Amino acid sequence: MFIKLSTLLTALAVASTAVAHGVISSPPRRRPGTNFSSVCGSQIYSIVSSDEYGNQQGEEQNINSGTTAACHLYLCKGLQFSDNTANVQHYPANTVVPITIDLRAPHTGVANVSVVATATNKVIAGPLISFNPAYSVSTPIPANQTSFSVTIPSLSGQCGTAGACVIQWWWDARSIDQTYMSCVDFTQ
Ligand SMILES: [Cu+2]
Repeated sequence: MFIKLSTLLTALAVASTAVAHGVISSPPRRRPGTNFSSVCGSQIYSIVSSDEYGNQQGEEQNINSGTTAACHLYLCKGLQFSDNTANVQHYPANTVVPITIDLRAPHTGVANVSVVATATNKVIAGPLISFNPAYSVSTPIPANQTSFSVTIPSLSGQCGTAGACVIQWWWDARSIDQTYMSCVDFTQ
């Protein structure tokens, strides 16, 4: 009985490691909340809130009748500004922003960090930094892929309103079709 239980727990631990990958751990990132659940559906909310490190494709597999047209899974994985109004940073032009990535499992791909306008899901500055290969499984991962800084340029007034712009970390592993995004809300 004990052996079977521990085997089961080990299997669960392995499974949860295998699906958990990466997020921005600093500055504060967009996180799941009740508005995300309303916009993207309770099923997507459930998988993201149980594992914030997961990928976009895992969300896509859970699109259902509760998922609305306002749920944009390729912008911050669909996470909503309205759940994160307490976490808005302020970055005047030329601010150097240290970013830390918490990486729980690598997959070889490409990654970058950009400023994205949320209304259009368009990159308006950047990439501010790029990695290729990124988070490789075949070579040691350079320390500067999980701890680095980006300099925020002048955004010409496009990011004056909270919610209008995010810093988005984007990591795409085509070889296994897994895409990760993590966002920081900010104003300038
Ligand atoms: Cu994976």
